[in-house]
Amino acid sequence: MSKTEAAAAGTGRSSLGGEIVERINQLGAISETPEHLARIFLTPEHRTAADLILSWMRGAGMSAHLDAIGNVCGRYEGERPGLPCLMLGSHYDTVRDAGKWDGPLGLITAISCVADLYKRERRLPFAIEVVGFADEEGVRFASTLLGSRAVAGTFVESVLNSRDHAGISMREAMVQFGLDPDHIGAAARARRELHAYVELHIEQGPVLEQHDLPVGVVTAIAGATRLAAHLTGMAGHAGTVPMALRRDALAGASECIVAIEGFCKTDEDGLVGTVGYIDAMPGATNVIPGRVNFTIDIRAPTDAHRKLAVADIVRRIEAIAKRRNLALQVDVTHENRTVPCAPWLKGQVAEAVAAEGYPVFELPSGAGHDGMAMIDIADVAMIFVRCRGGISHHPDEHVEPADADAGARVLLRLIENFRPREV
Ligand code: HGY
Ligand code: MN
Ligand code: MN
Repeated sequence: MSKTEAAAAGTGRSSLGGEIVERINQLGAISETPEHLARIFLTPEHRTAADLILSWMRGAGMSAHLDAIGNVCGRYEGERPGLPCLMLGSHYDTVRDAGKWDGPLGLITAISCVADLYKRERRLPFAIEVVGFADEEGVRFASTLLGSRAVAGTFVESVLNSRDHAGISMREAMVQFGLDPDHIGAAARARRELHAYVELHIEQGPVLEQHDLPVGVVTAIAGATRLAAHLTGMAGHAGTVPMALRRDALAGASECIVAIEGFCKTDEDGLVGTVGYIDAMPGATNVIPGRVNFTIDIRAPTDAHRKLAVADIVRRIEAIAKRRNLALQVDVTHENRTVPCAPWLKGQVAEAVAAEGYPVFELPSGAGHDGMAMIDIADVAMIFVRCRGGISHHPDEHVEPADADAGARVLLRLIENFRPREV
């Protein structure tokens, strides 16, 4: 019997790590292409994954359904039907060329915890709901947290008009998927239905590994601003237009990107800036690019710091565009405030970590999570699980089975010891 199994056996609970790893691999195989994991919102892979997760939920004794925006929702009743719930969950969409743990670990672990309660015929003085959010990453329509915003009742209708790179609007994609875009409101939940929202997630950074800890207690989720920059110059013949007469949008974008990186590098308070996507048109070797679109993702430990940085960065790229006689348009496509984890709930996470024999270590989340939307209808807390090398949003993303089991034991302990906030 492994150390983790022995530890789990001591609590009368089975080791959950094995089942979790097996399901991570099963879900991780549902992808747009076998070579690079991508499970994007409202695609056939989304539907296949939803069907599999719903079957796991039902196998764990939950009633389960796909909600109006494509989230998977499971409910495990408490001591009597209709009680407010402790909501658990995470997302099951991915970035492109993703790792298989970012999102699914929290969702699968929550389902395994409920299955363990079900197996022991354990009913609690509250219901447990597990939600798999359909679009946390915002890969397809540039705006993120679409699933959790729908649950929180804060989905912005105008996003339905956003188009993906193939020109398909979210509205059209929902209809193709078999969902009614005018019905998204049915996914919204009321604050009175939830005691709290708790999410288990991989850390996506190296801090727990540096401290040789399998789990951590999250203090806050860093806010983020996403911008879409559009540079317009003049396309022309690569062989005939003298360099001094060019209005090269790609060369201009390159100078902007280096300026953004340089500005963030000189900051000493945790500012990070990323240009993750660029598209140069018309995209021919022998044509000077006349138009370029690129994205900018800016994050900082506080909202004030981030907003000042965004304003400074926009001023800098405006000056570059002006000097190069390029037209620049910058749109904010997504803005998320920094979200604190509720002290009363964070305290119960810390108790569960300590009860499972681990040091209580607190850390902030630089990555965004669905709790940033769920905060509008419930207090939130998060459990972090160590991931190898802190690597994430990459196929090398990995969690050791023992750490997956440690995370599950902490989450199960939190659930069984959960006390709703005294109001
Ligand atoms: O971008 C993020 O921080 C998250 O992984 N969606
Ligand atoms: Mn992610
Ligand atoms: Mn994630």
